[in-house]
Amino acid sequence: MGLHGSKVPSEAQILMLGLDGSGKSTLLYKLKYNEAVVTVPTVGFNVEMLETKERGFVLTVWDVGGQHRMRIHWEHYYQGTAGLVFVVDSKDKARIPEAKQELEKILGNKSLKGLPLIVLANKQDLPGAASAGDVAEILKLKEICGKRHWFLQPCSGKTGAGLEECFQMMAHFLKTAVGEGEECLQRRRKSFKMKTQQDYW
Ligand SMILES: Nc1nc2c(ncn2[C@@H]2O[C@H](COP(=O)(O)OP(=O)(O)OP(=O)(O)O)[C@@H](O)[C@H]2O)c(=O)[nH]1
Ligand SMILES: [Mg+2]
Repeated sequence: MGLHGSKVPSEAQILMLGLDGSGKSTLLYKLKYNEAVVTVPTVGFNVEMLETKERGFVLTVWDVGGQHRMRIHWEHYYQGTAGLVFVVDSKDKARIPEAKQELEKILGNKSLKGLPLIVLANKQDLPGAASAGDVAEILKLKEICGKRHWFLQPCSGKTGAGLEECFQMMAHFLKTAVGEGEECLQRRRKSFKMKTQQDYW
């Protein structure tokens, strides 16, 4: 994909995960077609290419089903992923701790180490939804994100509010990572070798 080379990439693969019903497919189609699509629980995945405002930069977004039986397959989508989007149903407060558990598991996977993360506090249009700040607190985002780039975005897959900002920020993160320059990359490569067979990224 060229993201980790010095050349500015023209596309990147983004993985969107979250509990079942958190609104992943709804927001993907809202963003792509500006339409409120009636969704069914995703079995397998949906994939869409989104153009960002960063000239010619395309994000290929993989939306993988979040039901329990689907979660064991999540890791099959990690390879080649440049950034993560994790969607939380802010209205379903009782399940935010379960979302935290899943997010921690994802972030602990060594193939995703250091990748930028955007957490979407979705369903903000619903009365009584937890604020983005509350979601961050329950997820203990600061602690579990460590040194990776992360960003928290309140949004609504129903109205579309906050969605463009999310993917714009992701494009920005990815370009910044590339813009770190050759010297930094050299250091990372060195560190990669020192870590023997371990995946650095
Ligand atoms: N009010 C409101 N409802 C939403 C929003 N986003 C999604 N929904 C509703 O939430 C339900 C689940 O949405 P999906 O997009 O299918 O959820 P999902 O995360 O793709 O679920 P899985 O495919 O099972 O992982 C649907 O009834 C959506 O209409 C939102 O921002 N606001
Ligand atoms: Mg879905």
